[in-house]
Amino acid sequence: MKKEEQNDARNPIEGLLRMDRMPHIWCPGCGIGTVVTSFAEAVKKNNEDLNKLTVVSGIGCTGRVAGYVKLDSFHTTHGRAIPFATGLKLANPDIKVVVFSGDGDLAGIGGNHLIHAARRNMDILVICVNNFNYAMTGGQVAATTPKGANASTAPYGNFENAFSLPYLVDAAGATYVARWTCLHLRRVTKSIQEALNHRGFSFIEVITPCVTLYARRNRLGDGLNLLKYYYDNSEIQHGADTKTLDIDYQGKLIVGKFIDKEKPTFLDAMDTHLNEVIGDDYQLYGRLNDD
Ligand SMILES: Cc1ncc(C[n+]2csc(CCOP(=O)(O)OP(=O)(O)O)c2C)c(N)n1
Ligand code: SF4
Ligand SMILES: [Mg+2]
Repeated sequence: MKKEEQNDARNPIEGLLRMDRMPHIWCPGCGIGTVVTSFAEAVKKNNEDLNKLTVVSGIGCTGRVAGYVKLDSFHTTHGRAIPFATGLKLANPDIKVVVFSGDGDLAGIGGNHLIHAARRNMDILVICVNNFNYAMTGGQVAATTPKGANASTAPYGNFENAFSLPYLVDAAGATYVARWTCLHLRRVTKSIQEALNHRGFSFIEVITPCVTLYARRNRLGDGLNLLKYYYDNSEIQHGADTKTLDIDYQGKLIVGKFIDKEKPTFLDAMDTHLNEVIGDDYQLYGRLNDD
């Protein structure tokens, strides 16, 4: 038996991880690894072609995901995972491109790229690990920090309004939008399975504990305490209006699949338009080539 197969026998997802990079850097009780497990499960259940699946991350604790998955994966600069992923998709429309990103990376420094990829219905999947702060750099206040929560740069509590990420991407044009917590392991897996098969801009937010910075500074306890908070306060509302999904500090968490609709992707729209305008001289670029 090959060494890789022996690993698979020990842990069902080891085959999708770069075991030579272990141990990982994440703190005990951190939820990022749980999201990676859900991703690996989804990839296996979907029987994805691993030669046509790629993961792109930016910077931060979540950004390390790209380094741990045994796929073609790219650790890019802070906030630039989406433009990098867009480039990959445009260069090779046959591959599935998944962005794994922290909330700070995605909605803070990379916020502009996020809304424009959603507006264009770029055919990529974005998985956002939302731990309500810029964790890796010391727990600074982020665009997702709930009002009233403490952060290293908000020692008297955050007074800014937070983004509701599902509302933001829905308003911008995303065609698949879900939110879970990392307690909802199987639901996250199912959403990732669906989103991997969805054509268009898919966005899955996973609320996840940062025990070392966000939880410690707010005296919220350890990873288990946070999972208990998710358990007690999550309410599944599939199809909920994304305007109703604001997160109050330690308040209720509305989770579920909110949006799942069809719309031409960026490449579909480009092909249709240029085909109409240029006619037979236009060579189809995107998936329409297959038709
Ligand atoms: C252009 C640039 N600006 C800032 C940084 C510093 N930086 C590195 S990680 C990070 C925070 C990441 O937060 P988030 O994306 O939420 O990921 P987390 O660590 O919380 O998983 C920041 C600000 C950087 N590396 N590059
Ligand atoms: S600092 Fe927070 S987000 Fe980063 S690994 Fe530790 S618990 Fe996870
Ligand atoms: Mg974060």
